[in-house]
Amino acid sequence: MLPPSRRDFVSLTLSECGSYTNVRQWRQQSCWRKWKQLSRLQRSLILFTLMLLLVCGISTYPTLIVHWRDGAVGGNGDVGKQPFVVDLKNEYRPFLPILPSEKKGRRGPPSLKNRLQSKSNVSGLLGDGNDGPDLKNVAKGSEGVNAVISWGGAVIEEEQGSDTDTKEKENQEVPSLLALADSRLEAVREAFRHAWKGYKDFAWGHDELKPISKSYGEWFGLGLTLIDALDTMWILGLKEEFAEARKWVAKELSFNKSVDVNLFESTIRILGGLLSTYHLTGDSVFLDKATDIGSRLMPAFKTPSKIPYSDVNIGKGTAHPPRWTSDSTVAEVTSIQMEFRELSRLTGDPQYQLAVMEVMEQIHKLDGKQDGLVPMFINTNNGQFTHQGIYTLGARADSYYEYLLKQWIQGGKKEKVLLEDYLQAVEGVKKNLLKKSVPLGLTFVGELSHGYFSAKMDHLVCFLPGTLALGAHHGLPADHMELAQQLMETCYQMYAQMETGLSPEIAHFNMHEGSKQDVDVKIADRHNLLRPETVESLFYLYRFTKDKKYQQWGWEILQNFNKYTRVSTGGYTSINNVRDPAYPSPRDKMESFFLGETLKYFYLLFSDDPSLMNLDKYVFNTEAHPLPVWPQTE
Ligand code: DMJ
Repeated sequence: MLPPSRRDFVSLTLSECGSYTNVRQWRQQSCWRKWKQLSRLQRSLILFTLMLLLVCGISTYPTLIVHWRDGAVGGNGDVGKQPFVVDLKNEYRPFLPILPSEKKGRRGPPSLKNRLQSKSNVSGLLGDGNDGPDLKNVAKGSEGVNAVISWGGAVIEEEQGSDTDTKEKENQEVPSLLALADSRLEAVREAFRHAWKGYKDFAWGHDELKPISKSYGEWFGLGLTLIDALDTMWILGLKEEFAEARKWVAKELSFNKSVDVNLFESTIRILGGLLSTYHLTGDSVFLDKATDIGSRLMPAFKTPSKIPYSDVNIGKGTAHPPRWTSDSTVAEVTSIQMEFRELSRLTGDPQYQLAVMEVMEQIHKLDGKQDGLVPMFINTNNGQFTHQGIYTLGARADSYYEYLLKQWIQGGKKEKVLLEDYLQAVEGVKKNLLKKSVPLGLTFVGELSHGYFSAKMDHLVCFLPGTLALGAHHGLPADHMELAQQLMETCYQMYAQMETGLSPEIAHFNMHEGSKQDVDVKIADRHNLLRPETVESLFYLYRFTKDKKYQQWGWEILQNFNKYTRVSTGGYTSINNVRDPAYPSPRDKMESFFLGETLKYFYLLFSDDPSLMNLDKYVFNTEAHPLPVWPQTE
């Protein structure tokens, strides 16, 4: 039996709470009664506290929104959970030290800059990633565009100094530059170690790291990233990492597997990676593995036309084109020559070289080119170009041009047909594909589709400045170098004009008067896959001109990779949107070429030692694996 008071309450709630409206009215009346019972002071205090809470709430609103947004669309599928919100924000923490000269308001003698850039300082900053530098300053890495650039490449502020000051600076400039180079090289090593940590922890022995979900993806199931990264570790001097990877290659790597691999991708990444590592180390394990994969890829050439199929099953020894066509891609069938030629030279077995040179000969003779420019597809049955009338230096044609020049260099500049085709193609580019953008007048390489010009340029095309510069270095016309420098500026602007300072996959250039920005990006093209081409070209341009601006541009790009693509638990990720610095949207994939190419070219760009990968002795394949220029006696 309930006491009378509780009985009243129960009967009240039962009768008066029959409807939602009644309950609300009752609550309102009761609250109002209580409010009226308060003194004036008590009411003022409550009102003041409420106002204070409202103001605090409004001021923190943007942060809350960012937290919510990050949590809601993150890559690990743990939607909306608080711990994940915190984690994801950490993924995008800037990590590298800012160059002292890039810090706004920091002035001081070079000696001070030196100390700030010393290795101990770098590692201190890198530490555990919890005490990153001033985020705002790092975020403004691309401010260097407007800054004054000294001959030494350091971004400096304009300041008036006395003669004595100037002399003192000059005396200290050299050690300062050395320290700058050292700190940048160390920053690349650190970036590599960070990427490697992710691969080792979550994807060891698999093809690609998925850094956000802390897992891996398979493409061929052959440890693609590990093989692609071997010579990078060697060049960067990462001995422990290299030793561990070498052990995996010797003990675990087996090509005796029934898997379909793409002929081009496995040639440039696996065969190329193993051959170059063999050359750098002299370790026969790499040559044995290279010979094994090379011979397993040969069934691809058994086609009616001898133009190879795109795919091979390396276990079964069968090959086939893609399911929907009997065509192969022109860039793919013409960018496997350097590797197979080198394999023949090393093994003394001519079959590899004969197969790939047959392809070059056929393509050399084919109709359907326009001023040396090739279509994108070729049929494996009849050996003719298909889908004619479209000409690009981007996807599906790009490395055809690169390998014309590089095979010529590899073979000791004797194969005149290769050179002629290359020179003709460069003229074809100039005649058909070059235009200038508005407002900056940037020279860019567009595309031709059945006689119509399109101002579309893939990031992939940014290999071209480097290739042109390499040709000029090897004695080709000086105007190739001029064009290389103009295109280099354009590729840099594809980064600098984006909000993240990272290039989109495809850019469209404005050509109409009144345009405010040269580079436009379509929604579907806003991704960045950590591609190497611009850094690759910066390396060549710096090597041949010694103009420090190229190193500075590369440094800005490296910082932006660190800012927007670095994942705190290890690895770097491709992103979906280079136009949204607040949320670039991770794709959860680290391509093997980030370690094989991008980081290697960063390192070579920041190195001032021309004997490190001497470009008269080595020629890089299209995956950044250095192969020797054949000695002249051969
Ligand atoms: C790499 O595999 C090679 O550089 C290739 O020539 C083009 N695509 C990627 C990098 O972007």
